Amino acid sequence: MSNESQRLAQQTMAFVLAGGRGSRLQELTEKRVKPAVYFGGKTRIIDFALSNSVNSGIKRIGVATQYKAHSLIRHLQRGWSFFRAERNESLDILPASQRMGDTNWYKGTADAVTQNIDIIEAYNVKYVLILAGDHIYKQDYSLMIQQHVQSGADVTVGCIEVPRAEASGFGVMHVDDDDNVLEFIEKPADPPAMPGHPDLALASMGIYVFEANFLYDLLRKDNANPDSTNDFGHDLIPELVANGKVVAHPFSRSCVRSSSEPKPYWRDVGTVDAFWQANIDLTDFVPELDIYDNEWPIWTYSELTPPAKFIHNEEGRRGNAVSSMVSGGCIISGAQLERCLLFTGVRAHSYSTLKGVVAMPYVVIGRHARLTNVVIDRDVVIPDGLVVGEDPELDAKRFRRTEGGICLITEAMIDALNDE
Ligand code: ADQ
Ligand code: ADP
Repeated sequence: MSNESQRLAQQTMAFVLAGGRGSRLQELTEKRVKPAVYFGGKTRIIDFALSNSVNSGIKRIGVATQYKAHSLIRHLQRGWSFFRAERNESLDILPASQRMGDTNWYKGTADAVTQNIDIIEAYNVKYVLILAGDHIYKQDYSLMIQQHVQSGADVTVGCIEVPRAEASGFGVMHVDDDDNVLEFIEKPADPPAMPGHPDLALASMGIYVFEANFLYDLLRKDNANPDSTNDFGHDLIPELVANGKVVAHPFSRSCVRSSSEPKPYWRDVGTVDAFWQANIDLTDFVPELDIYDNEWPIWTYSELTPPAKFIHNEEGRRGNAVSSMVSGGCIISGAQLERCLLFTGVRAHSYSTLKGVVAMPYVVIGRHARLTNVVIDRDVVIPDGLVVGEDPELDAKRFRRTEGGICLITEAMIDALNDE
């Protein structure tokens, strides 16, 4: 972080797109939008993009919400209300359909910005950084803004190398030796490989830096075009590649890594399998993502809770956890845990055995339950003696069982089970 990049960050507004459902997370996003989904024991997914912004020195943030925004808005109000107008700081929550007097929900991602141009303009910022609220990573955006200013690009697009086989869900690009984007294809069925790397593709991270006035003009033009779906990835970026200057910013140049992190970490925890894996990976001996790094804290709303407690029950049965992360307010009473991640206030009762369990806040695990490789939604009460993860056919009938063999358990599924 240089003084110059810090100065530029202070002239920037981060606009976080937090409206898309993320339907591949299945029932986890039935009640809440993907950015509001819990991740990592204490935080929610959106906390990463917001913490990156604050840690990068950006003082103005807008969050565009749309689908199932209630828990997201409550989280922002509780955890992200420390912005002070007198220090030129602001965090605006921008729900769809409440602006410009029209009743439209946001169409594409660009429309979410267009509908709020007047709010952004009023802050007189020089640059706008468009972010997605649904990825897990640590990045110093000020370095990306600095590259944008130095290169004179119309837009700078954050990019990362991904396995070619997984690239069809992304915008995929070709760049020259000076990072100029020569070609950009949104969600190609057969993603083109990176030169010399047949198994890799260069994917857009869905984050963009624009000079503010340039962006407003671009959005107004796009808004007037009836053929546009008003989406950055579908419409605006390909159009600028054809008729302007688009420059790529490789994530490796500005990713923030602690000394224990072996390589740049970026995850789109878009499926239940990916979500389970990324959470459970945090219990590794040396995890690929370091959330204990005091230099780059991940801010969040945190409930006041007593410490986690591990106890023998009355019959002397030990309660313990290994290779696990256990949040405040949890009580592990006579239960055995291995490779588990428990959010706030989880109770695991005697004689239960948990392996590879991601339990959201206030889950209760009944006595003698035996659970392997599951994700349990908030407030779910697992009945005494329930066994999950040992009979795939039965599991698939009762719960959401993924291709990767992970079971997602929600309150509705347990209610149905209790009615059987
Ligand atoms: P997707 O991730 O498929 O591709 P999209 O569904 O448009 O993009 O979502 C981007 C972000 O915007 C998400 O955070 C989502 O929650 C939010 N969002 C979606 N629609 C919204 C709306 N109408 N209002 C407010 N927020 C909304 C994009 C790019 C690709 C890139 C990937 C990287 O288009 O080129 O590769 O992101 O993940
Ligand atoms: P189990 O079914 O596993 O035996 P219990 O619900 O009977 O679990 O709780 C066992 C122990 O857990 C209690 O004796 C107590 O020490 C601790 N415990 C339970 N609830 C609380 C609480 N609210 N505060 C502090 N300790 C608690």
